[in-house]
Amino acid sequence: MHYITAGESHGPVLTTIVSGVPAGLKVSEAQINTDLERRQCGYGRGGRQAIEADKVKILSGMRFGKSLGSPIALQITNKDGENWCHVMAAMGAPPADLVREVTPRPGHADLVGALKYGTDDCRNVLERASARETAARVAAAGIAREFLADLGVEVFSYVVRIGEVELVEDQPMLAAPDYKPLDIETSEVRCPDSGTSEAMKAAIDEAHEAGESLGGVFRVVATGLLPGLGSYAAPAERLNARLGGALFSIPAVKGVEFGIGFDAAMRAGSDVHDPIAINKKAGFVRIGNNAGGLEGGMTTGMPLIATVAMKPIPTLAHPLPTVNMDTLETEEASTERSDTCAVPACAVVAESEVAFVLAQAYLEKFGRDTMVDIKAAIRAYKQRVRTMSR
Ligand code: EPS
Repeated sequence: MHYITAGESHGPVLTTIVSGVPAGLKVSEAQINTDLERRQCGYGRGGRQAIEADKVKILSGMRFGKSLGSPIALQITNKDGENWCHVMAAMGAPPADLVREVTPRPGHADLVGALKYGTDDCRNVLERASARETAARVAAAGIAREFLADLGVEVFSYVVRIGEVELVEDQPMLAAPDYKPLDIETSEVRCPDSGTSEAMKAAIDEAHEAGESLGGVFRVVATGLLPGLGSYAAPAERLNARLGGALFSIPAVKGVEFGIGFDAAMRAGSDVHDPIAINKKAGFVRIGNNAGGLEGGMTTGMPLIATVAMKPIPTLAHPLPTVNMDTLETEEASTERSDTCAVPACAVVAESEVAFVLAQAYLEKFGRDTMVDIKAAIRAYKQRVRTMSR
């Protein structure tokens, strides 16, 4: 299963095509719209989210609510596109009053993109480098999430840090899978603790007043996974590598840890690795989950836990120095409407990236054609690994 997205931030639509979806999967536009709405929410989002109410339209690959096995095309309209048609026209000559973007923002793709693609207008770069594109990713991954949900796998996220405000967690690797979805979803910053949520919101307010932006840290958790997804056999098959690549593909992501991550480098081996035990009902189990559900490039069957760091958004109300690409003089970087903090939104995008990679791993292991065959293969595998039969 793969997806490709197309669309500029202020173009008419965002489009995505998901190929390799097995037949017989129930997919609901309403369910995908819930995730699109979650991506738009979050305290500290900017004016754009007041304009958009992202809704998906499925155009192909489905019949009567079920997948056909053919590519699924999905589309989201950019309502703001109507306000930008003269600037973003796909055809015709540039309008006489067109203002080029020539003061690249430090931290954004503006300058390097303009150099790389040979343009004198950073808008040619920023329109696609904008995190607006992640709406299409969330829509594409909606298919993966429906697939995983049908197999009993749930993927969720919660925020542990915004700027200097941190959620205090005693044993995060044990606590993470047990947070209540309601506590997360009702927090405007996706933080399960109400006191910490309020402190995070206050930090965002302070940053907004100061014309600043704030980054943060969140965790993505997947529960209900089978052991043995991914492989140690080839570098590109290692699930850590694939999940890491997917998470690092999200704009503004600067760090990814699995399990206790960097902390493992500071502890002795006996304090890091999760002992193995056997349980009559469940088969092999782990005591603890410092590995974050990954060993040898494969899932262990314990909850998968990734911790992800997002940098502050580069568009600043009090901009940093830059160089004007026309005059080569030092100037302030361009300012435009932006978010003060998009960490909660980024967490939802990260759920989507993780879900897509996990769905791919399931399909590789259990077949790709139809849900009935995939479920039968999973039943047989579960029975085999529980009893160790060969
Ligand atoms: C975003 C839409 C964008 C930004 C943001 C993400 O809308 P606009 O550019 O019209 O304000 O709010 O993009 C960035 C943070 C960025 O750095 O490009 C969205 O829908 O998520």
